[in-house]
Amino acid sequence: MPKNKGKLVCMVVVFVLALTLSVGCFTRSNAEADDQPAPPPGMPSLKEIYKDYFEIGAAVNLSTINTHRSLIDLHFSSLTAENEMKPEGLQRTEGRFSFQIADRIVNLAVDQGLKMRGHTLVWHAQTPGWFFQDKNGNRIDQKAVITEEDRQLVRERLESHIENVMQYYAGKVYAWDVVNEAISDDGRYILRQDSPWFRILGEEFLEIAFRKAHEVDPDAKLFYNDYNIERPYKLNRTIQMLQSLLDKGVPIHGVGIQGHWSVGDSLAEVEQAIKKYAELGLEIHITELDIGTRDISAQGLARQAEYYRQAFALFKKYSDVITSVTLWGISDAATWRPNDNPLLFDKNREPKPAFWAIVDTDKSWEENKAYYLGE
Ligand code: 9MR
Repeated sequence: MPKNKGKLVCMVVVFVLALTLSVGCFTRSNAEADDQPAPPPGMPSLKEIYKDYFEIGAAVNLSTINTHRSLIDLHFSSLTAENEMKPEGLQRTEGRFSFQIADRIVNLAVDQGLKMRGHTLVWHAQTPGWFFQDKNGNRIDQKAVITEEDRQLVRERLESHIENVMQYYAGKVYAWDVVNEAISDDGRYILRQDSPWFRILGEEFLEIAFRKAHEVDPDAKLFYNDYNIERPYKLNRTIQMLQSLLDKGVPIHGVGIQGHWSVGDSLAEVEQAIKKYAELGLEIHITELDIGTRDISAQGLARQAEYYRQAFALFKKYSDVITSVTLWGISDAATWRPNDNPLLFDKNREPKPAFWAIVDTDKSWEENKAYYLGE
């Protein structure tokens, strides 16, 4: 081969090699870029992360709408009033409805474009005694004989409460816990025997409440809400109660699983329950989620994070039927379980491992935290 031709071939080979390498490099660096986009600046937003799955809600009160306002704004797409919309909050005295306090929460939801869940219309607790007294001030539910007149009076009060409250909040509150905690903890009974509603009106109080609620606001989603109804000791009795209401054509659209759990409680039981409630054709809201741990060592908080991760992975798996997940509070500084540290943010309102764990349930909480905070 002539010397010059050899040199030319050599140059072509070098050129082609260089080109291949640079294309290779280019492609590889692009692939790397796809795998690891630059982390978005700042904290991730739970409501953004879960927007294709379900609403992410928080129970709030008059104090936390101020003290936890920036966390509410960033993370939550739905609010529930922790106490303010219960019967004792709205109608402490017969016929005198006071909506001002609850309105501060409802108006925040409306102004910020958040969903508002109504909690709760009919409950055995946090309901003033006058609901159950006769004209002479005697407790009807404690009488040996309850007359038709007594029953009629209590029925009218039940219906009037639902009518006034739901009419007032129509268009602002999209879903109501119409009846709260009616199932008995005692396996011999379906319904809680110590509820004055049950003692006076019998099991019909459920039907009366749901029918009235639907009549007043036909657009509202009507829920039955209770604790431990995902646990075997209560599940079948709850199904039986709901099925019998549905068979009678009672307008009930969903079931609220409260979710006051502790780290280690069975999630397999929760999954079974979700399937059974979905089979009834009901929508499911997780309405009061908090997952307690007494152990706040690094290891304890990591266990809580892992449990939260698994719980949210489960909720995502069933997001065709689970349309809302509400936490019963925001930080451990303001919770009805102060010794259980059950929420996503700590007493200083800083995100806990549990928060990072649900940011992406396919990854560990450490990975998620490092990714967003660049640590
Ligand atoms: O979190 C609420 C707490 O501030 C009240 O003192 C308590 C009174 O009954 O109710 C708490 O909320 C309950 C909810 O309304 C229904 N499910 C159980 C919740 C925790 O007790």
